[in-house]
Amino acid sequence: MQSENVPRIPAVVWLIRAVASGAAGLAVSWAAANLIEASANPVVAVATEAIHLTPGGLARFGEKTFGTNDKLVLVTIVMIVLTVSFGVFGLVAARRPRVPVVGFFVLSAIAAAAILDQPAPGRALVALAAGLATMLLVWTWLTSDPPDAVGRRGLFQVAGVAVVAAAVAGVAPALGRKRRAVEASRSRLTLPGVTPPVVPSGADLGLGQPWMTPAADFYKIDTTITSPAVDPTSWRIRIHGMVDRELTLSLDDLLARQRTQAWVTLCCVSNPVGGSLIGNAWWSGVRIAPLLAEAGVQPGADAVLQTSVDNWTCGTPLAVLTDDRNAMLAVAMNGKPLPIDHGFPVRTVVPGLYGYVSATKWVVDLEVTTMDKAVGYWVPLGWSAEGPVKLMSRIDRPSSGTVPVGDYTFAGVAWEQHTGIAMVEVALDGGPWTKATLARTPGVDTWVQWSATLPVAKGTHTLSVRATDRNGNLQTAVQHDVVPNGATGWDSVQFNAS
Ligand SMILES: Nc1nc2c(c(=O)[nH]1)N[C@H]1C(S)=C(S)[C@@H](COP(=O)(O)O)O[C@H]1N2
Ligand SMILES: [Mo]
Repeated sequence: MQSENVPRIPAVVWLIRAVASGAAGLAVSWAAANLIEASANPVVAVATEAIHLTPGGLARFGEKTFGTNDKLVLVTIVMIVLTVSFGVFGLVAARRPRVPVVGFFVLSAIAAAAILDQPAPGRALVALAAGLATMLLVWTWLTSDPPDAVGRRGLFQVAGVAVVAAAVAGVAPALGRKRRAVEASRSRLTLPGVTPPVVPSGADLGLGQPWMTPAADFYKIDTTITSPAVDPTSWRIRIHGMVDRELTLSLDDLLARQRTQAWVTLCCVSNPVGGSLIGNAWWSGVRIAPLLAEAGVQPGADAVLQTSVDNWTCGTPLAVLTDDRNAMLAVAMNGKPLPIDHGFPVRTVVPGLYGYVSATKWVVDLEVTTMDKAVGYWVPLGWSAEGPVKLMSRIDRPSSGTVPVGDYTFAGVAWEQHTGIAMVEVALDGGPWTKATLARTPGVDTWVQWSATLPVAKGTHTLSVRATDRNGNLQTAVQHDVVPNGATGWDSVQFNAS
């Protein structure tokens, strides 16, 4: 209640008070999260939940629009929404001074709900509580009687400090202590039997994109905001379900098994025609088939439900894990321990399947089961239960723009992992299909580079590409979106010759 003789407090002061209180709370919860562990961050939990609630939309929106920065963008959006909410609370508080307190509680309740949906909510709840307590304290202080106890200057100072603190906490390494510790053990790790990659001779034509994708350039797709940092010494994988003998293996147990190494091209079901959510690496690990045999798969089982340390799941047909292909628990990528972002210390790699049904990063659990029960993360969200890679080809040269008039060498890649490519053809301006030259490949599990030299006259042109696989199937021209099981259609590029 304001008495008559006290001058009315301008709305802008209420607004600053609320934003300052909110920002101070955010800064404290962010700093607390950074102290404990990056994944304990309530804002990150809310952003993660946003991805989980609308994956078909947001996750794909992010993949296409922001690339690997999408999570950062999402966190920024959450921060902006929060700041605007604080401001609104402040403006309403000019008439109803209790509103911000209620608002702080409501926002915290939403954050708590998001946190409780994450794998290990305990520490994030502590960070959240610290943030809420700070908001309430600062608010109480700024609005204490007499109302002008904190003068305008003081108010601006508090606001300034809170905003700077929030910015510092936000820009400070978002990865936290644990990630640094895991990064240190990763760099110390020696993996017996892992050899450096040697690109097979004749596989790389030196045009377009490199045949081997360096780990740093490898596309990254997952539902996490910050990659889980898994301590390799405490990592275990459990193989259970419809088996005779349950197995639990440590990294040392796994490394005691026979090593397998292979070139495998991994790609995402969300890769549009002409897209770059695909990469080719030299993977080292342990084949899954003998591990399953050791556990003794029971009759009737036809699937494995894989789970990661962050509770992401995917269902993989048993057949592709037990046939003669190199389906493996990979420990190394291009001769080095897996990067944290690509699944350190252990991930699954299965030639021939899209990542969303096979390539579990930070994998910790393989449950032998049946296909109807092995319902992975993306399946209820509208993606197919099975995801064999579709026959596809891509033009990488020219990427766009202008080429010189005369003979020009077009280049690109084609893939249908575990089936292999028999032929690639290109057509200029809707003309006849011309056979491209195929580079060599070490097998059927990688992409193959192609090139074709054609005379190009002055003017604007369109080049199209299509592939035929080793079963004699021609790549379909039907343009189809990535949902529910991968894009189809021919890639084409427009360019100018001058
Ligand atoms: N734990 C976990 N593993 C995951 C995912 C995920 O979201 N979480 N995404 C999958 C998808 S959709 C793809 S395409 C590949 C991508 O692997 P990469 O990021 O190493 O390229 O990882 C797969 N494994
Ligand atoms: Mo994917």
